Amino acid sequence: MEIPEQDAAHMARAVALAGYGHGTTSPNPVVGCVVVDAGGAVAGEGFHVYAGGPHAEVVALAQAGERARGGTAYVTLEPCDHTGRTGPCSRALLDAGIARVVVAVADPSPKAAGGAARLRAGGVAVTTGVLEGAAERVNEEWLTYARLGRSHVTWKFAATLDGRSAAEDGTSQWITSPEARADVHRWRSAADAIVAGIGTVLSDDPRLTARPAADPRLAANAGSAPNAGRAASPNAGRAAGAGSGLDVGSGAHADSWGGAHAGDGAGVRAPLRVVVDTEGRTPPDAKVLDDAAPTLIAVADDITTDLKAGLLRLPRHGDGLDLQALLRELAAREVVSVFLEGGPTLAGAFLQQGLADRVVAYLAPALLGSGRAALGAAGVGTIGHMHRLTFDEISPIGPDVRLIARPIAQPGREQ
Ligand code: AOF
Ligand code: ZN
Repeated sequence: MEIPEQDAAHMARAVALAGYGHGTTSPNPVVGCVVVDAGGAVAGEGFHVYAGGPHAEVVALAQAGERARGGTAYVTLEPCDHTGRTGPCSRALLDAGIARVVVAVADPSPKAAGGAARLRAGGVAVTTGVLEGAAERVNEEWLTYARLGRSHVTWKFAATLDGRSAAEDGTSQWITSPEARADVHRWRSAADAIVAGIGTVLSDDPRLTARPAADPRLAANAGSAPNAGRAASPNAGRAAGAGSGLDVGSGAHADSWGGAHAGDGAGVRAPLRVVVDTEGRTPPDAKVLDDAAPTLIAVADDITTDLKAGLLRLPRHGDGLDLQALLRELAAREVVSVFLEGGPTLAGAFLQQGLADRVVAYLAPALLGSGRAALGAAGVGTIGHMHRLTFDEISPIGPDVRLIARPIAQPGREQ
C-alpha cells in the first residue's frame, strides 16, 4: 500500500506522542493522536497519560475544537468503541465531525474493539495499517499483554565487553558507570514489576526498587511534553507532570525511557518485586521483603514454606518454574511490563521458554576473561539452535554502550 506522505508524517508524530506515555499508562496502552483540519493544518495533539484519564483522541479533539470538523484524526491504536473508565472515542470522533480517521494498529482487546467499524458505519473514511510497525513498537508492552494475556518481558543485563557480570571471586559491583545505573533505574520505574531469581537474592541481596536519580535535564524539559501547558488540553496538568519525568528532549531516549512516575499527577507507584524462588529459599530478612514496595515470591506449587510473604504457587518446568504461568498470573494482576534483572540462570530459563521479548544490554569497556557469564544455559546445545536477535538501538550511555535487541521469531522455538 502506498502511504501518502502527509499520512506518514502525521502518524509519525502520533507515534512520538504515544511514546510520551511510557511508564505511566499501565494497565492501559500508550496512544498518540494528531488531528488535522480540513485544510491540512495540525489543529490538535494528544497522548494518553494514565488509566482513567482522557484517551489520546479526546485530548487532541479538545485542542482542535471546531477545527476538527471535516478534518482527519491520526491515531496509533484503533479508537475504542466502549464505555470503560471514559466514553467511546468512536463517538467523540463522530460528534466532532471528523471526516477521516487514519489508524496504525487494530485494537486487539475484545472490550474496546470495533471503533473502526463504528466510524465507517457513521460515514467516516477509515484507513488502517499506516506506520503499523512503528506503532507496534512504541506500544509493544501493552500489545503483548493484550494479545497474549501475559506480561511483556524486558531482560536487562550489565556486563563487560566479554559478556561477564562478575569476577572469578564473585565480586560484581560497578561494572557499568553511574550513568548506566541511572538509566537502569528509569527502566525499573517504568515497569510494573521487577523480577529476579533466588540466586541473585542470595548472592547480592538486592532491594529491587526503582530509585531514579534527580536528573539535571529534567528541569529543562519540564513542561516540554506536547500536552503540557496548553490551556485547551484537559490533561495539561497531568501531562506536565509526566513530561517532567521524561527525557523528551533527546529523541533517542524518548521512546525507550519511561520512569515518569515521580512527579506524575496520577500517583507515584512502586513496581511490584517478584522473586522466582522455586524451593522457597528467600531468607526472611532479605531486603526484597522490606516494605519499600510490594513483593511476590513465586514458588513451586508442591513445596511447604513458612515464608511470611505474598506467595505465588506455580507448576514446575524443568529445574525451575513454568514462567509462562508466572507471566499469566502477573498479567491477571495487571502487570503489563516486567523488567527482568538477575541472574544468568533465570534469564536463561526465560529465553529457553521463549519469553524474553526484548533485551537491554549495558556493556562496559572492560574485560574480565573469567567469572560469571551474563547468561546461563538457555536451551542451546548446538550452534543451529542459537537465539538470534536483531538490534533496535545502539546508544552510548556515559562511557558505556546500551544495546536494545529483540529475538527474531524462529520456527521450532517454544513460544
Ligand atoms: C487508552 N488510551 O488513548 C486509547 C485507548 O480503561 P479505559 O476505559 O480507559 O479503556 C482503555 C482501553 O481503551 C484500552 O485498553 C484500549 O483498548 C482502548 N483505547 N485506551 O487507555 C487511549 N485510545
Ligand atoms: Zn478511547
